[in-house]
Amino acid sequence: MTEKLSHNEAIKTNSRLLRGTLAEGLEAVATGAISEDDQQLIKFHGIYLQDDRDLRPERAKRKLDKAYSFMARLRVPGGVLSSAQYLAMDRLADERGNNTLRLTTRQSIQFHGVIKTNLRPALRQIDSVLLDTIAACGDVNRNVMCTPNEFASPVHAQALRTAEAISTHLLPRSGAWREIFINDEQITQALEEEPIYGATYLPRKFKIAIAVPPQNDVDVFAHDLCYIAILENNTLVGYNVVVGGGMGATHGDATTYPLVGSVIGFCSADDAVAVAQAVVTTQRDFGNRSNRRRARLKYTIEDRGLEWFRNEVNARLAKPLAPAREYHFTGNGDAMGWHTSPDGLHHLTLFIENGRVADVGNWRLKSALKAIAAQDVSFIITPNQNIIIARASTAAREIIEATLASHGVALRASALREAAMACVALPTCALALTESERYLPSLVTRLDSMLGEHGLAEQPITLRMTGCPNGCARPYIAEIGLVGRNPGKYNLHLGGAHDGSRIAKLHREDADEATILGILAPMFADYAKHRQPAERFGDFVLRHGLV
Ligand code: SRM
Ligand code: SF4
Repeated sequence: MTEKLSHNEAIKTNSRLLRGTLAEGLEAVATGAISEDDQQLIKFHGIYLQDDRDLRPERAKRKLDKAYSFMARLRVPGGVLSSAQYLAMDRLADERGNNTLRLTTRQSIQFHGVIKTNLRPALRQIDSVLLDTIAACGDVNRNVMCTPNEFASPVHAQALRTAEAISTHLLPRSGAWREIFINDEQITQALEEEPIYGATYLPRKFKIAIAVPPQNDVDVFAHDLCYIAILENNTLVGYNVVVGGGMGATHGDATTYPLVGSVIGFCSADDAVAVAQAVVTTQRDFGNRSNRRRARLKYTIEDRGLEWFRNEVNARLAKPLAPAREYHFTGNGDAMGWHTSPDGLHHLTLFIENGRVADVGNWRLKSALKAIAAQDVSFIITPNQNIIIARASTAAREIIEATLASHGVALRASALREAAMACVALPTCALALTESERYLPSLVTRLDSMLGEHGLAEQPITLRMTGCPNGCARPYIAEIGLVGRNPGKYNLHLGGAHDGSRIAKLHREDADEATILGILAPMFADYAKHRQPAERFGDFVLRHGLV
């Protein structure tokens, strides 16, 4: 018996390639919202309807509608922006958003608080600097990630070109985005073709990343499809292909779980786009379109087997995958601070706490970055919510340092803080069960002081927090992962690998701050006393039987 298709499949089928009634909905002035079906469709255009959850109780008491606004997310393969583009985005946040830019865990920027009447003007501002939000969300391939800094080496540049080629190849061909948000009119009378996706797109979101070892900053084991660059004599010869990673889960539903991806072979650099198409179309044809909780590629592979999947992908390729090659990762964090490339240019990976670019009191990060954008530099968003100010001359480097200092922005933070990430969660995320971005900084302060007591202040330990089990900050592969469960309470996961290659174990459910600190304090003490040279915390807690 075939299972009933999910409602989202009907929405896609009837949408006329992602148009639905979005154009009409944006004109309706009686509400700041749009229809429920259009809320699903607008995601394909990189936009979410949200409301300010802090204001919900007060507005409900006063019998007012929710405080609706939209979140818009850029598509920026590899996270690279010119300074002109960065400046335009800074202005957009002030003119159309909530005065902040939010760097994301997929190297993008989100604008929160964009009210309905500001949405089209905001997207036109984005379009005017040759950026867009197409496919930044929805059941399609999302922003393609890439180990940042194309200026670090020719190999990094080549990897970024692959990321861009994959992103372009897998873009929806529908003209709906331009028609609805930019031109305000239908450009063609006939519907376009979607040669890769078809009219119902994919069963669920799809994510791709490329890593250039030894950095696994993109977390190659956490996405649907990943590429690990293979280097011979400092030349990129191709990629190992990793499939079936994914973080999302649902509390209390054992059929859902985070998984790390598996390496299924090697392809030449020239074949990377064809491999992406083969993997995506396999998921298009075999992914679960009835149960959205089980619709990611990781479950298609779990249900049918890795060997079946490899054969299916090979059958769609002119050249089957070759055996995987050797690779080695050292960690999944960013290389913080200044680095100088062989061409003499300087690149600063600047710590941005949880990706929030704002001016708060004497800490005027947003103004500092805006001032820095007057220099001839590039801005690159990292997969760990930081920013690289790239391509600085020696003179520009001095100006950048002085600008940050005069705006109260420190170049570096503690090792733990630099290795920590939190998802957005409250007040904008509709799915948040707990605080995350607003809470993690104070927890890090407490943990930092505990680490300091044991002489571990310099020890980078990956710490990631999310406000629900969806895993937007990839917490399940952190050495310490905290996953929101109930207000003020988190599931504590321990023992992920420092290079992001292992799922952490669930150690304690529903832990409040006192419980979390109570569990970690003796572990830090043991780690300080009994660790082997260079042993990472995640490895130690497993070897020592602490989890
Ligand atoms: Fe995410 C949904 C924020 C990266 C797994 N994610 C959401 C939404 C849109 C909530 C919603 O559906 O209403 C969140 C918006 C919050 C807000 O107010 O801004 C949201 N996700 C984020 C960001 C902004 C977190 C951050 O702090 O940086 C990241 C945006 C990335 C981007 O630029 O595209 C973000 N989300 C991720 C990641 C990490 C990654 O992709 O590397 C994951 C885990 C990897 C994965 O997909 O398996 C992730 N987000 C989810 C899921 C669970 C998917 C699943 O397979 O079950 C949801 C919920 C859903 O899709 O139903 C979700
Ligand atoms: Fe929202 Fe949950 Fe993602 Fe955090 S992990 S941003 S709470 S969906």
